[in-house]
Amino acid sequence: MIGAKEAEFYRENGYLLVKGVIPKADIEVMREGVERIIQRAAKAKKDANHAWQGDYLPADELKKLVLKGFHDVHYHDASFMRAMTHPNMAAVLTQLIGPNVQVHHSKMLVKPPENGAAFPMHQDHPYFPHANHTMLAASLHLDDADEANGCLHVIPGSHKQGPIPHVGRHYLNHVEYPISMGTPCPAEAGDVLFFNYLTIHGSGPNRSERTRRNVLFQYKDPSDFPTENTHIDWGAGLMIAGENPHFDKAFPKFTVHAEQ
Ligand SMILES: O=C(O)CCC(=O)C(=O)O
Repeated sequence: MIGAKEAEFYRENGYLLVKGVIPKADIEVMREGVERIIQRAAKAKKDANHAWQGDYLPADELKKLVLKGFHDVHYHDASFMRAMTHPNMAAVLTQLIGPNVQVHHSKMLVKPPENGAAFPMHQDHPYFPHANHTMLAASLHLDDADEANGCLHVIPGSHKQGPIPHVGRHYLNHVEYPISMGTPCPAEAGDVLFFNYLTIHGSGPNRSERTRRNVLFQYKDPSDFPTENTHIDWGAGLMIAGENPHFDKAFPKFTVHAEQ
């Protein structure tokens, strides 16, 4: 799917947009999957607004913004599992991470029309720090995205700065790092934006009449261990490519919460 030139671009810039990673027919099935998750969550009264809070927008504007976000989507619907493990996805990941690639977690990020939430600029590193910084996000677009419906922005080369202190872990100072500072990454449905967890990124609100649905998969090298025992999701540990040389060293412990 990509060659040495693209892999080098990723190493230099900390991100890479790859066109047409997932076929359009699979995208259509995932859009339906997103809708069904939203409906199931509403029925279970677990459809809280996931819009980030803080001081990066005036309070009256912030309270109108909505983000429908759910973790571990590949446990909710098989269509996401297929995309997460798709041979095209694995082909890119092995170029960017190495022969061994492991899932860390998955989630969906749905910005509804007109009032879809923004993401202030941040690194993902503070949420799940790892020793070797191989962790990257693959943000799969289920809709065409541009600046009007809140496409992702990245700061090229910012991963080279290493971890930067964040406001209460969540985001960078929005005056020092406005979203407009990032390079917009418009994309079409089926495209994937890959970015390292140290790459500063964010996205503006969706003010358009179109929904912006993305599914984000985080991957890493299984030899890259967490430096904090935090953000352990269901999906952690599934192998996408190669082998796990450390199967006896790290495994999550799950608890089932049965309905009362
Ligand atoms: O999908 C987006 O617009 C941004 C998502 C993001 O930055 C994140 O989940 O860390």
